[in-house]
Amino acid sequence: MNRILEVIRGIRCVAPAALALVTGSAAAAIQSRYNLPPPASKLAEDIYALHDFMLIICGAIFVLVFGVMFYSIWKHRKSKGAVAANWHENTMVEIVWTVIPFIIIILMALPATRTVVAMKDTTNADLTVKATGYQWQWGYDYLRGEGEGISFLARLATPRAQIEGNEAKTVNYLSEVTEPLVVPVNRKVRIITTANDVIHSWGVPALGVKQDAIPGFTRDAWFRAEQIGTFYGRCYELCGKDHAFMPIAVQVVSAEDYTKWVAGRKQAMAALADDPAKAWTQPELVARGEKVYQANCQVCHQPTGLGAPPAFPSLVGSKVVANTPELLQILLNGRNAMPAWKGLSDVELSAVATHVKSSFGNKGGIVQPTELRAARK
Ligand code: HEC
Ligand SMILES: [Cu+2]
Repeated sequence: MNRILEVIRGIRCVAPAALALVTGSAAAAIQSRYNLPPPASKLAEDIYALHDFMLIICGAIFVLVFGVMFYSIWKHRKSKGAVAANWHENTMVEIVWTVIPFIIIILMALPATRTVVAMKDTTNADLTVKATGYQWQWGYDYLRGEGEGISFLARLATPRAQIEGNEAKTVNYLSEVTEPLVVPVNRKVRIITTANDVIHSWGVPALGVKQDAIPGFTRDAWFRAEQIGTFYGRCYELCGKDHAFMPIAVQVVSAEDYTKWVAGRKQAMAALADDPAKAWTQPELVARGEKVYQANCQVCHQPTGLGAPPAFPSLVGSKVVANTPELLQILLNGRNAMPAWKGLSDVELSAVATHVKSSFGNKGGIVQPTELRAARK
């Protein structure tokens, strides 16, 4: 028994080395847009090596089995006067074709199990980030570690004109996002995934990480990027009509740059941490409200405000929009299929109210955050 284990161990040490030689050069040769992306983490390297290792085993078995089969068919063809042998049960053959595949499977399972176990080990993370899937964007909340408290949404940033073919496509076509997930290099980052509507899946191949994001559940995965740069992924679970338009971008930066980014982000958040008592100017509210509208309203009411009547009423020339108390009521409490938005802040709601009053050809007007505070009561 010990002897067998030793042999297996020997093969395990030698085989990957030998394979690495063959596959390393082969991989370099076929490193192209059709292959896996160049790994930027130890896990991704392991996954890449496993992929090559299994592909070669499967390729060799394919060539061998079909080779023997076609050779036999050709060699023992009828026109040559071949006569079929007539025998049953050959113990030797049966043992061989049971034992050899068994050994091959063990050889494949050992390194694969090791890697899968390593992928599941999310302990001792330096940074924990929650990734929430939405139809169709990702939300990030930095939960623990440097940057704790930062949160933002990342949406597709590729301009519509490129998608419709009216403009040349950029290199990262359909991979650019409004804001990448920024992480420090050489730190263990734990990603907690969940979703807000349907199942999505968060992953970045170059970092060797992928995990389903399931509504009502949390799952986790991790990565430790070993290279500075931006790495791309996408949603890997068919999640509806814009499934192909919710990319993931992870920007890996040096520890110092990360600290700087955190400081900048915190400052921006403090600036945005709205003082509801402040009197906002109309253009400030409209600009802010446009973002709130894009994020929350335009799926139903359309970017043009025209909606899709009769299901989603047009906001153009709407009496409700013109009548501030009624507008605030419908925003806070919803009505029929119109969701309630009381989860948004006073500033966000007053901004979006001001925006819809002033856009789409509507007459204009302003709603201050203080009015919302009053309307909530
Ligand atoms: C899920 C789809 C949906 C979203 C998202 C949505 N609405 Fe609505 N909205 C509706 C529906 C449906 C109605 C019609 C409600 C009714 O009267 O039955 C409506 C009605 C309205 C009205 C009244 C229009 C009128 O003239 O009757 C306003 C104003 C409005 N929405 C603003 C907003 C704003 C601002 C947002 C974003 C914060 C928003 N809606 C997000 C579906 C939506
Ligand atoms: Cu998705």
